[in-house]
Amino acid sequence: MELSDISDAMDAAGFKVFGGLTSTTAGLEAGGTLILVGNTGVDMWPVFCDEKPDTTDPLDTWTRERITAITDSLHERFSVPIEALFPFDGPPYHPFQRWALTSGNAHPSPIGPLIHTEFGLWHGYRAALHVDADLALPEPSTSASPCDDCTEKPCLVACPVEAFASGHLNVAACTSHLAGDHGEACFKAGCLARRACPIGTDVAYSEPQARFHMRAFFDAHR
Ligand code: B12
Ligand code: SF4
Ligand code: SF4
Repeated sequence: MELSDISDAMDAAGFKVFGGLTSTTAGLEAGGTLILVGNTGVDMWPVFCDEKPDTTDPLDTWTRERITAITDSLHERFSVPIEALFPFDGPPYHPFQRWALTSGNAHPSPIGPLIHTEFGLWHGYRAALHVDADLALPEPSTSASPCDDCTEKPCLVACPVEAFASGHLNVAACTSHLAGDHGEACFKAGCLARRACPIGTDVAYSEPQARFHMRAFFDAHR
């Protein structure tokens, strides 16, 4: 099995391979390779909408089913054990952000979500595939964080209730605003702070997808 076999299988469902790391680097006791899979832009959204299950957490349910079907078929084809780990299983949660930082293409941002050198803040992690084989991985990117050259940092001034003033998201301030008369702009944008970032605007989520994620966050934490 090669990394491109996984990428091709994931592409068909609108997912994207963001990179990989050895399981030692990932801090896993078993050997092998850990491949990070996620979404960016608008590729995953229509596939999800077509197949959306009628559950309370449809994206998580669909992700588990879709990714497991893909890993089962890869296992059948290559006879290599492969297990999917999910970001929503927990607590304790798998350290997806640490894995992404270690894999080299993502950097911390001042507002919490990691910034990808190409996709900006408009990406999410959907699974990490633990493959029981030493797959050849591309060299990790050495490019600097886009935030280093972003002198104005518009993400930090776009929030109407200054929810990042303390250095991390004030969830109560955010959800109170979302619940009020002026919260609609945040639902529509999928967070005004995230929308203010100039990186990866060509892969920004569509309004329905941004609204879906914002609504899921609001419903879980209001
Ligand atoms: C719990 C959780 C939350 C909580 C608390 C967040 C927190 N920072 O603790 C709440 C409800 C507030 C939250 C909110 C959101 N979340 Co959230 N959340 C998670 C979840 C499920 C677990 C996080 C965790 O506790 N991990 C456990 C620790 C041990 O793992 P970790 O990787 O080591 O994480 C730590 C480090 O990354 C560290 N860290 C962050 N930056 C840096 C930088 C450096 C240099 C270092 C060393 C460490 C470090 O902080 C993390 C927490 O301790 C993750 C999924 C996951 N499994 O990672 C999503 C996740 C982090 N959330 C995500 C998102 C997108 C959001 C929201 C934007 C919601 C939305 N609309 O989609 C908001 C906004 C968050 C914000 N502005 O900060 C994405 C981020 C994607 C990205 N681009 O990075 C994740 C990865 C889910 C996903 N499927 O992609 N979230
Ligand atoms: S607006 Fe600038 S500082 Fe903020 S996340 Fe985007 S690049 Fe980084
Ligand atoms: S969703 Fe709106 S209120 Fe919440 S952090 Fe983003 S900009 Fe601020």
